Amino acid sequence: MTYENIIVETRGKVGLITLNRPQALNALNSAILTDLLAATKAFDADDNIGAIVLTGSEKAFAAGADIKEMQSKSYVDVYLGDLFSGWEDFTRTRKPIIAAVAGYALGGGCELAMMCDFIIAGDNAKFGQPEITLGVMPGMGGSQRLTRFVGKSKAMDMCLTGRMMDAAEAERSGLVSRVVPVGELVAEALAAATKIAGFSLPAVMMNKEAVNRAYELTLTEGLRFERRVFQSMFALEDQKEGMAAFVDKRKPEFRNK
Ligand code: CO8
Repeated sequence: MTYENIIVETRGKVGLITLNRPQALNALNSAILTDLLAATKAFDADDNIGAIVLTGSEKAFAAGADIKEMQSKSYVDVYLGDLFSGWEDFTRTRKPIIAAVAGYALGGGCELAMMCDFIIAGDNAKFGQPEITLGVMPGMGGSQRLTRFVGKSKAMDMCLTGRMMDAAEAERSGLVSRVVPVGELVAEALAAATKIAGFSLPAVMMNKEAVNRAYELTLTEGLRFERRVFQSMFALEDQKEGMAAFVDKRKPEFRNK
């Protein structure tokens, strides 16, 4: 498969996707969505891949949905075309995706980063939901996911003023898991992804599924879900191997079964 708007590589057991529309600061148009969905689906289906890193350039992770592509659309166009609904497919990726964010992550760019499983930020990262400055509002999950990440007050501040949050504030607010020097960003994300890819793949995927359920379920239902999935893991060869290796004081050799 050839891609026009992204660069797709592998680093050992990690799939690395780099958004590549530098002339538009990686603005997210329908072509980039098509590429991204094809690449993540292919990595999901690839037995040699255990985790994915999604990144952009040093200047921009992504400066939002493509304003020029949507500028002239009518309500009927966006309603019948169900604008942005395709991004839901991205969130159905089953293997973990780390967003490695440098530079601008604005509007849809911030929303795409939040669709990933966690965000590592370069120290020059800037997050924002500036849609209000365009006379609209977040349309790819920003009003919902940002509120869950950083709470109502800060989400309101970001959505209503359109101001940007720097990397330090994003880390303080719980939007990103860690901040690293921008020159080390991709290496740091690849190292985290490599570590994840070395674990039992079903255990990794079940962990991801359980944490994501925390957004959807009540505490009682979430705890019930966690316990059932935890119990089901005793059917995995990797559970036997992981616990035997601990007792034998050796490194586990997970076989992903
Ligand atoms: N869409 C299209 N093109 C873009 C975008 C974008 N989001 N962002 C930047 N570009 C283009 C610029 O037009 C410019 O192209 P050209 O050279 O042809 O003029 C090129 O990228 C470089 O950009 P700048 O010259 O502006 O670069 P600067 O370094 O001066 O500024 C900024 C960088 C601050 C990031 C600036 O580009 C900017 O403000 N970009 C727009 C940010 C924004 O508003 N993002 C939100 C977009 S809306 C969205 O994501 C969700 C919308 C939901 C709507 C729901 C409707 C149903």
